[in-house]
Amino acid sequence: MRNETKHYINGEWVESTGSETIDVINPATEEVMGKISSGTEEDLDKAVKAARAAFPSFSRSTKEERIQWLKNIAEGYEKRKEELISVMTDELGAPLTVSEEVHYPMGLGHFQQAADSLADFSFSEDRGGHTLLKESIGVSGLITPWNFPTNQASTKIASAIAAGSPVILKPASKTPFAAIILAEIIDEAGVPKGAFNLVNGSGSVIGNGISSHPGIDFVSFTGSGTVGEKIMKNAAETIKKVALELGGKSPIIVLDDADVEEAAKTALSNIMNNTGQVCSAGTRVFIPQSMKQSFEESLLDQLSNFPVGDPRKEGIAMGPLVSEDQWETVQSYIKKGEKEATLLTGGTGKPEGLDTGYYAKPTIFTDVSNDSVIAQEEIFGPVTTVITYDEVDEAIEMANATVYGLAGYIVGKDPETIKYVASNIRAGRIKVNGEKTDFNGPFGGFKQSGIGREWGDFGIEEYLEIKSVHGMPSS
Ligand code: TAP
Repeated sequence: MRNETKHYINGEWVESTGSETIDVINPATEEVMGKISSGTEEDLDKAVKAARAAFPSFSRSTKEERIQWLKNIAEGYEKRKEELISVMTDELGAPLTVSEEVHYPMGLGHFQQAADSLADFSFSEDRGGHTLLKESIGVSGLITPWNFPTNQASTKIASAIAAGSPVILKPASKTPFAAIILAEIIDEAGVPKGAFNLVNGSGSVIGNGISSHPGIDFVSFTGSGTVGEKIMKNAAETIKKVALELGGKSPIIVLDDADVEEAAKTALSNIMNNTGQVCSAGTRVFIPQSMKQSFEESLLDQLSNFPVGDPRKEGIAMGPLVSEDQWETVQSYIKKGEKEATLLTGGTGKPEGLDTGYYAKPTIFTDVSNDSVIAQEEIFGPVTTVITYDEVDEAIEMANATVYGLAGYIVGKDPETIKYVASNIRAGRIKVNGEKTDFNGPFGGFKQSGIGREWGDFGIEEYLEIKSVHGMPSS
């Protein structure tokens, strides 16, 4: 049992001013694996005061100092590798290989990338009639979701440090322990007191408090659209800038010259990765009518390459969903899907032999209409939809017929068609033929998928204000 009831404020681990705690459940065993403090408004206030006190010197720290802090954090993160992998498997239910090959390197990559981006970053520019200065935005509040415990926190913290913005982090209460390890790493990295603070607690108290606190200048949030909307409304009262990374219903467009096996592999890995709990997952597969049958056969053939089960067991590709609530939500969408489309595989209930744990069946619907509920709403589970098309323009039109615009995937060969489709999908990130992720590539959405960008140099820009100085004496 982990009892982590302290907050990290002003460079120290301190007791909460309240006595309430929140249980953290291991989704594979359904047992309580630990507790965190349910922080109070007073705890948050202390953290904001510490961050404001740190602002004058932290915002004027040199590029070299910030690069060193980022490198120290990356080094500390590497030293805690085994522990981070283990804790993410227990709190999130990610199979050990997924924790090791997906979660662990993503958390690390943002600190390394921020150090590299900062080395080439210019905080001032002579633009002829004026000099442009880029300065820290002030104090930032960071609110993160449970689906990528280190990735989401790391990208925000790394950009804020690079920009000289002190922060208060509130991690998701379902998966707080990886963030606590991250705070311990930052504590040892030489980052000045008050520049990084962590307050645990509920979204309704600490999250809500961050978005309305007059001492916080900027809120960076990742999570659901419903909470994103509340944050924007709250932030409006103190005219705070907000960056929102919200949901998606991203298309995978399979071109008519695609290798059908590759297309099926892309579709399956999109729903199996992190048990489909990925904001940028491709969950609407657009396939030429002529390839439908062979594509569906390949999906069913390849399904056995993705075994579902205990995340601590070797060879498992997909673990449980994060919580009972999430399991219920996914089940209700599968029930809707059974009325709206044809069930190719999966369905409601738990996979055979997996009665304990929030396990769901990998579920594929075919003959899906793009305007059905299962093709329009974010399910956040291992559920995908297969939609057919005749002409590529029809696929693009359907791909864009959604309120979201986070990501898009293309599988195919002809370079001109790939370029045409990539430039016509209205989304913030496009991946062609499973291309690897570049940590300097901006991440964020069009439309209701969000506002702003994270990762690399664009991520740093979010934590900066722009000042134009007219008549700056030349040195
Ligand atoms: P959210 O409720 O959006 O939680 C995300 C973060 O916001 C958590 O830290 C949460 O705190 C906090 N929060 C909750 N209410 C808040 C408020 N009123 N003001 C400020 N912060 C608040 O996500 P969820 O409930 O865990 O998941 C619900 C659905 O959101 C999922 O089914 C999925 O569709 C979507 N989701 C999307 C993403 C991404 S990456 N786009 C990630 C997770 C979930 P607590 O943890 O303490 O509640």
